[in-house]
Amino acid sequence: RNKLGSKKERTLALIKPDVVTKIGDVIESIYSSNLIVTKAKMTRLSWSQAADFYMEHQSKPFFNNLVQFMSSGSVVAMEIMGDEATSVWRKLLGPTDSAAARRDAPQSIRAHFGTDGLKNVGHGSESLDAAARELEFFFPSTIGHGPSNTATFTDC
Ligand code: RTP
Ligand code: MG
Repeated sequence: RNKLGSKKERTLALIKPDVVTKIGDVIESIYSSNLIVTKAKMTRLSWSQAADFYMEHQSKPFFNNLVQFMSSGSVVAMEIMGDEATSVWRKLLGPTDSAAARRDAPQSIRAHFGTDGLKNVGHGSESLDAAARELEFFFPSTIGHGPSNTATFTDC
């Protein structure tokens, strides 16, 4: 924390395939919450990249649907930055299930743009550790990897 008690963080905001045509609205909400976008990349995940990204959920009943959905179209990965960015972004997203979001957090992004418990606009890292790992997934550091780090993802 700095002298004013703020805690600047970098975290991952991943826009899911269901709202890729509405990223403008999502980015507007991010800036309205005093967060800024410091990196951005539109890409399409293969089935196995989506499975790797959501590895922690591999034993869950919704895993296959989730991986299928996440690899069904383009996503936009963003590094966002600001005070308590990790929790601010998750709060901005709202409850996982879009119907619950409309009921319990009507100002949230999932309330506005989400469809259901699966197609729910975006992903936010659960902790600072997860944020570091997930940012590395989409924006691998080039140190030690030669001149290019663009080989991981195919273009949209
Ligand atoms: P996320 O990881 O995407 O930020 O969402 P979250 O923390 O709010 O939810 P989590 O429990 O981590 O679940 C990851 C994603 O899996 C899909 N899901 N579908 N019952 C279902 O059909 C179900 N439950 C979860 C959602 O896309 C959820 O965001
Ligand atoms: Mg989660």
